[in-house]
Order: sequence, then structure tokens, then C-alpha cells
Amino acid sequence: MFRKVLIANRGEIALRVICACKELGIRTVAVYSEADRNSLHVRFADEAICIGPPRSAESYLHVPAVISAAEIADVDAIHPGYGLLSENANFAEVCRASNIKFIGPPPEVTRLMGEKEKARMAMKKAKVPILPGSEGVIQSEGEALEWAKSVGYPVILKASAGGGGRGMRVIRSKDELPALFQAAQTEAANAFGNGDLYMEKFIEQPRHIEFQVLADQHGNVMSLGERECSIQRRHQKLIEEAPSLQVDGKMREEIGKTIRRCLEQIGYQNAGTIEFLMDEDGKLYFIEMNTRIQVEHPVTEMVTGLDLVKAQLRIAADEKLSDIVTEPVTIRGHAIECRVNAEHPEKFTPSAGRISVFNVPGGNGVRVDTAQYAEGFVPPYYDSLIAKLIVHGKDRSEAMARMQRSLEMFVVEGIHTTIPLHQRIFADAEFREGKFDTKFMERFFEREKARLTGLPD
Ligand code: MV4
Repeated sequence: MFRKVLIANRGEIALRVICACKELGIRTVAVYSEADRNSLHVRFADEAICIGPPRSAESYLHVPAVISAAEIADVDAIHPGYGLLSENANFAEVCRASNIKFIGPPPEVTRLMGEKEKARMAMKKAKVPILPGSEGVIQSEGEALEWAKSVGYPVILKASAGGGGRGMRVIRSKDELPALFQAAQTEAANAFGNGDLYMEKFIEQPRHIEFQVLADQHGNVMSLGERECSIQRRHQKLIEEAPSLQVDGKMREEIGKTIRRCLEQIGYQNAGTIEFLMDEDGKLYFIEMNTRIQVEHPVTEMVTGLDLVKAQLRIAADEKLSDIVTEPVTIRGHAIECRVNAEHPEKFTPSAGRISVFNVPGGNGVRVDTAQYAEGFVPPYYDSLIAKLIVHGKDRSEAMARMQRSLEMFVVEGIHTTIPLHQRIFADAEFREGKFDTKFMERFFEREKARLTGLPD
């Protein structure tokens, strides 16, 4: 096992990784920007090194600063958390060249999955279901018209270098295509330095369902079931749960088998997430793979009883999956996560500032992952996530009751948060039924507007 690990991240995930290291007896090194001097990841790590000014580009994203800190502290490995450098294949390559283990897949695999069109073709080759669409990058407007005709409108154009909803265009007829093709290409070239596009059949109201996987460095792959992530706004997830009400044991088993075969073929390593869209018929189609630990990993931990971050560390230290997961994986009960963001309730813009009161709920089946505390400060420079409230119950109904009382007991004063929004969602009939898709939040806000203006909903 590693002797010492550097955590190249901040906030709750940096603290989450520190927890896992402590339990495995690994020494920890925090890095921090000048804005994070008083952060808990700095306090609880064994060592801490300031790596630059507040802006991420000059600190947490500054590869030479992170690598220098790792060299000075003489660590064996770096855990990148999520976001920041976690899916940066070049960073993973620099780690390799510096003889520091990057806790994640090899750079070649990260690069393959980062090129969404290549990832799609790799999945197709491994017989993972994908949506009808283009094969390879679309070279011209004419080629786009041909593909759209063969697939049938509506179609969606996506940037190969994009992901997470950036640089997409829905095209509903052939008349719209030329302008939207040019716009998408220009936008992708400007945003990602790469204008490559691909096309898929557009699904109007999909559900977003993703599968958690673990793979060791000896060719063994394991699927840990799915998470339902359809409750999102502007491509930011708000609520995640496990298991999904739309996935039964047979489907979980089938997809699990397909995924295992595919990732063995690709040579995947460490933790990863395979994202699917589910259509109205309940069929799943691969859209993207994320090669990092995700924000919502705790819901999978709650229903499987596994510690995914400890598993990441042990896999990177060359342990076998069969020694890490020693019993057959079963899905027990139901888990839900609410993302608590520091943001204005109407504008959804970040709400930075001093936290005056911070009362965290607890009790049976309640987990809070956070690096915030009373009198602490939320800097304006980073992601607005300040806490994750996760509950586990014997079924979805118990989990919802537990979430509602926990939201009531989670008191944050001094800044605005999404806690009141979550309380309204948990009172919503459609949410409680559990039969939602990715358009849920749009319908939810329409219902709220109708209620406020006194119109029937
Ligand atoms: C789609 C789609 C419909 N059809 N692809 C958005 C994020 C990115 N990961 C993929 N996204 C979508 N791709 C096809 N062929 C609809 C979306 C989409 C979406 C997906 C998941 C969760 C929320 C979403 C919100 C809007 C659009």
C-alpha cells in the first residue's frame, strides 16, 4: 500500500479522500490555494502545501505547482478527486513520467473516453448498445445531412471533445441543419480547440441512468449497479438515487455483464461511471463514460456497503478486486443524495460569503459529506457545492422521510443554499412517485409558477 498520497483537490471530496487514506493508514498531503488557507482539508491532512493564488488556473489546475508539491512532499501517489485535473490525460502522463502513481485509469484510456465519438465507437465494438447515429467524425455539412436522413429527425449534434451537455444542438428538420451544424462546429472549436462533431438520434425525454464500475490492474471488472440521475438543472445534477426504479434485477445483471466484457476489452482500470440514456420503452443506450470518482458515489456506497475511495486506493496499489470486494455485491435498501449548493434561490448564481450557522443533521441512515463549518467562508472562485446530504433507508419511502427530516435539520445561515429547493422537490407528487425524466425540473418550475400566480396546475 502507498505510504503517502497527495490530494489534488479541495472541498468535500478532498476531505472524503483524506478519510479513506486515514482508514488505510496512508499519510496525506493537502494542496491549497491562498483562498483555502482555513479549509478543513488543510487542517486534517498530515501536511499541507500552498500552491498558488485563489484562481483554479493558477493553483489547483496548475500542473507544475501540483507536481512540485508532490515531489517536495515525496508522495507515492496523487488522488485527483473529481473535476479539476481528474480527467486530464496529460496530467496523468506527467505523473507517470515523474514516477508518481495517478489514482485513476491509464492516460490512454482517459484520452479515449474524453473523445466522446471514439468512446462511442469503442462501446459499439464491444456490443454495448448505442443510439443510432454517425460513425466517426462528421466531416462536412453534406455528410451531416446524409446521416440525419438515415437516422431520422430529430437528431442531436455533439462535440467530440465536449461532454456534460456542452456544445450540443438539437436538429428537428433538414432546413435547420446547415446553420446549426456551422454554429456547433464553431462553438466546439472555440470552447475545446477541436471542432469535431458527431450525431445521434435525439431522445425527447430520456432518463439519465449511470452504472458504477470498479476495475483492478489485473484485468478484473465489476459492476456495482446503477444510479438514477435525472433530477438535474442546466446539466447540473441536483438529486441522485440508487437503485433506479426503472431497472430490475435482470436488466442490472444484463447491463453489468455487457459492461464487464467491454471494460475488459478496453483495459479499463480503477473506478468509473458509464452513462446511459433510457428511452420511453425502458431501453438503455450508452452516451459517455466518466473516468473519475463522481460526486454522487456515496449513494452506491450506501446500497452496496462498499467504500469506493478506499477501493480506488487499493486498486492503484495493485491489489486484486477479489481481495477488495470479498462478498457478492447485493443492492440493499434505497439511498438518495441531495446536493447542497451555495447559490441564490431564484437566479441560481453562486452565493459566496461567511457562513454564520451550520447545523448538520445526523442519526440513523444519514450521512453528510462536507468541508464546511460554522464561521467558515465560501470563496467565490470554485464550484458552488458545499455539502452532500445522503440518506439510506430500507426502501424509497423510508429514504424520502429520512431526507425530509434531515433537510429540516440542516440549518445553514449567512449564505443562500439549495436546501429550500430540495424541500419543495421532496413535497412534489411527481418526484415522490419516482417516475421522472431529465425534463422534470422544467415541469417542476412550471408547476411552482402556476401555483404562485394562482392558476391551477
Ligand atoms: C442526449 C439527449 C437526448 N438524445 N443525447 C446532456 C448531457 C450529455 N451528457 C448528454 N446529454 C443529452 N444527450 C441524445 N441522443 C439529451 C441529453 C440531455 C440530458 C441528458 C442527461 C441528463 C440531463 C439532460 C438534460 C438535457 C439534455
